[in-house]
Amino acid sequence: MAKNEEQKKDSYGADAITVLEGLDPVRKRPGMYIGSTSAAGLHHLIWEVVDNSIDEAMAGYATEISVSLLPDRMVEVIDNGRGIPVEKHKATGFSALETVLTKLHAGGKFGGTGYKVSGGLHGVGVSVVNALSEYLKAEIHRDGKIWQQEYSVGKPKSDIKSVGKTDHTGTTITFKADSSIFTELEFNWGKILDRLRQQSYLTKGITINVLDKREGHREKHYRFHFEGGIKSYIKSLHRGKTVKNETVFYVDKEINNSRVEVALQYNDEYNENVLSFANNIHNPEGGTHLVGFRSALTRTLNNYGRSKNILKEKQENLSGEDVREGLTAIISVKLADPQFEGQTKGKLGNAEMKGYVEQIFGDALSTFLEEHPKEAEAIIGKCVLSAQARLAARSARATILRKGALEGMTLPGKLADCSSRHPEECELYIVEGDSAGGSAKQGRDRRFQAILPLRGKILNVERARLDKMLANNEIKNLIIALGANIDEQFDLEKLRYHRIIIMTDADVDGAHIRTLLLTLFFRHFAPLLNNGHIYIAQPPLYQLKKGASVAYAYSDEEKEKIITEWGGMTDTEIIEEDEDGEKEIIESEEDANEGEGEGKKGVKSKAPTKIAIQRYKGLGEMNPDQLWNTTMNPASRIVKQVTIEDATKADQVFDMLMGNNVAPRKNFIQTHAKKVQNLDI
Ligand code: 0RA
Repeated sequence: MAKNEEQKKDSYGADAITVLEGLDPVRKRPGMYIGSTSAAGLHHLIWEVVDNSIDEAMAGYATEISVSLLPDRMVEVIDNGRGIPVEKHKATGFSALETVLTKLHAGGKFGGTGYKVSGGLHGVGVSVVNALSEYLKAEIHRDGKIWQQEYSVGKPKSDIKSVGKTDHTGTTITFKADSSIFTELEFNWGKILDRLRQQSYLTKGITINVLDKREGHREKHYRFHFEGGIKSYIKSLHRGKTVKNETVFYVDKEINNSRVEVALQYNDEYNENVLSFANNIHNPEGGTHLVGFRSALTRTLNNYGRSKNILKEKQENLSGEDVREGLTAIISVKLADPQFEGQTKGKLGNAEMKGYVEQIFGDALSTFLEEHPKEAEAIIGKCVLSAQARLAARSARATILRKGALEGMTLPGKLADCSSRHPEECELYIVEGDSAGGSAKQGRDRRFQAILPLRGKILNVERARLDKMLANNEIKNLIIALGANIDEQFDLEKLRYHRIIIMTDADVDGAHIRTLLLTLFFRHFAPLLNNGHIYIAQPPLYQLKKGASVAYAYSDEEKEKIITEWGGMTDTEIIEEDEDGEKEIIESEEDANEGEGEGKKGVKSKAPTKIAIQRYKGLGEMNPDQLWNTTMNPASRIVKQVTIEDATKADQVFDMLMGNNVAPRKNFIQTHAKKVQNLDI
């Protein structure tokens, strides 16, 4: 091994390739190189190859990249760059291509001089893809010739050979992931499309084609080309939203062999959506570029506001929070030697980037404001409103959250409280809708069960400020009923009920209300979740009746089981409600008579027994007795305790469900509406 390394150093020179190592370690510990061998790792193979082509585009040579999913699990990545060098080195007999494909390049990019900046630096190189592919073919168009070489699990099947003539340059890598390495072999079209769309935004002027030619899939071809780069990205993020400044701010400048690109626009919402990238790699934890951006943003907007007297003398300076409300921004920097830090390497560490971004972005924003006074006024006006709302929220907090202020308030009229004053045994049912609330009030055990009906949907707390939240009657009622205040004033000792049970309908609306409530508890009453005080009631889906017997089923399987236990469908009349609530006989006695039922003959001679099945659509359909028997009686009910096993994960779910991005939320609610019933967060 050491000898081999020496050889390579001799042949290419230490300046070209710093450390060369064979591919054995990659096959031994693939996770170290591509993160995992599941779906994420499989897709990483594509990113790795594409990154190399994007590097070639960023270096100014390639203009177009095509990524195709082909039959037989093959993936093909074509670019029109210079082509990986193919020259054989006399001393070693290896071509540059073979070196690129069979050696780990730990010390930076092959060729050294070619790249000013490089996007593939998080990448470990195309050799890793080769090592983890049962088949890989490289085709190079260069110097008028077409060159080819095939590999199997990282080893060349033959020497590189010239197979024809060409009038252009470029590289095509075709590979098939090794099925003995990956636990997942199916590519996710949506994931690939999203990633490559984002890469297109981040590489202004590049064209990226994405093609689906797999067997068993509808053929698709997407072509991404964004002349505006991240400016187009902002516009796409703001599609369908109301914007404050019509013209998107944009700057793209080089400084000391680095490049700073920033685009921003304000919308009329509260959320901040700032994405930062270094060499096209997303930095979810931010870093020095984000710090520079934030400081320049606050400073520049304050300076402009003061100089134009939009910010009056008496007014406080705009805070960082004020200037980030409703802000959508992309910060994209390119640099030669990026350092990534933090737990997940998601944070840019290069100290110089703070100053670079601060200077380039600050100057450009200042110029933009001067040149676009209308836009400037809209932006600063929005920030001033944010500042005022912040002050209003602060005083709301001060007056309403003053220690004891909420506790002394009279209990809401809608609350049907219990008689016990021992919180350990008390339960609060939060019930969707007044009619279900009515049934629950009549059906409950009033000694220890309290009922609070909620009308309609409660406020979406993720987006609301405390002052608005407290102005919302449903939320105020809930806070007062719980008796333990909110946020930093929350006092578990004062909690009036130790079991808080969310009882909503088993439909999509019910799931939504439940999520809104869970978000509220998660954001503002975290100790309730941490201490296991939150539960979800499980009302039955069906009531089954046969003669005098009544049974309840909480799932379709359970329903089937009961039907079977009661004599099955051969000699009984099953009445089931369809979607519109119309009763429909799906199997009649007559049909059963004609059947060849053997064992059940004896039953048939008696009066026919009918099983009536009622599907509950809402809690409101149950009478008080039924509600008590099925859902509220501690001796027979099912309740699910909601725990925070993984607060971070829950936060993400809440973010996704509650943030402004409507599409994923809709999708999640539609596909998980049933599962959410059993959600243990
Ligand atoms: C090393 C040196 C040069 C180009 C490349 C690698 C290169 C690699 C990949 C991978 C995918 N597409 C690629 N395109 C180019 C520069 C060679 C020269 O100076 O001509």
